Amino acid sequence: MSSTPQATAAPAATAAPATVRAPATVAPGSAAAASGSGRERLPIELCKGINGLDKIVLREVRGSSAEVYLYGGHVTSWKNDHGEELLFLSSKAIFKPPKAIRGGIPICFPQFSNHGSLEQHGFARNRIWSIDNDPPPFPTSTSAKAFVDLILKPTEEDLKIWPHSFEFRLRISLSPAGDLMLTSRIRNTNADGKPFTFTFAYHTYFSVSDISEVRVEGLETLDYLDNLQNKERFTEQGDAITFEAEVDKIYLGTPTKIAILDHEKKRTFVLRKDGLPDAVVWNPWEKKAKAMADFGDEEYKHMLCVEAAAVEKPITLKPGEEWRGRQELSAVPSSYCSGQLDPRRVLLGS
Ligand code: TA6
Repeated sequence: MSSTPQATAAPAATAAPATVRAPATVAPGSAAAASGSGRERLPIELCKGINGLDKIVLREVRGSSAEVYLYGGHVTSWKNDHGEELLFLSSKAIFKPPKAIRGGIPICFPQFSNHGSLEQHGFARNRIWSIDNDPPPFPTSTSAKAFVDLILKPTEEDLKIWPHSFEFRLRISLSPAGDLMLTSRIRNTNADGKPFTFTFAYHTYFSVSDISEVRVEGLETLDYLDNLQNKERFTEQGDAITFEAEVDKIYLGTPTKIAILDHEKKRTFVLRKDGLPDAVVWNPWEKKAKAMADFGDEEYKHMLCVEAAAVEKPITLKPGEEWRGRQELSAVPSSYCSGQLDPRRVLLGS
């Protein structure tokens, strides 16, 4: 249901998109020019998006695609090979710093939510990232040929509010099957020997047909902190999670796989995560939806946030140390009743 932002959207893309085989400065045949698998990378498209903000488009040969804004290192679109949008983006999203873009996949760093002294969800989501022209070798072998490496380092202003030097490398990639992977590598580059501590989330907005028809599997019987009850700790009941009111829960120590079943669309999102022990589930429902200026009153019916996160146990890095947090999203056609994809089998299977 997400539709291209209209209200405050500035004119559509102006400058003709530039197609880049690999970042200009990367020597053909070098590690960066090749995907982890050594096979040639697919071209990435650099263009102007809403309000003239720089946008990167990744396309996979079978037709799936993803769009990423350098503003926030923010994925705003992920389409399957039928061109169907899989992420929710509010029709009222504001593409103007310092407001974070409402929808897609905001990156919450170095602070999740208001668990600390910084602004809500930290500052990475409202900073301008750069294309990482010469990233260190990618830690894992991957078949993805459509990918882009982004990098964020603190500005002088950032150091005043969070006095730590870091390098945040983010690889966004599309697999041949159209799965969307986000891999974050955060390194402490403090020269003063000081460690730093942070919390983190991929604040993913999934597009769903009707929230009242959605079930989440994989979080049953887990403990969670309820953000609507002063972060009090509770234990989830045994069945799949369904939605009939506002929800804002941080599930602790979850399995590495979570399934989001959209019954009406016969589609199951499978979220696989690594280095991110927690998962946040959020839907603002009616009242909060009306209170958010950059969110349509009815849009809560067509989105669900399920966020791979590290919140309960903040991550501490000494100088020179690096943390990695990865999420992989797949959207599989599912016909729940035909058992083609029984989520329990998905969660237990490979
Ligand atoms: O991830 C859930 C949450 O922390 C909720 O409490 C709600 O505030 C949501 O994020 C959206 O936050 P935002 O700062 O983007 O309005």
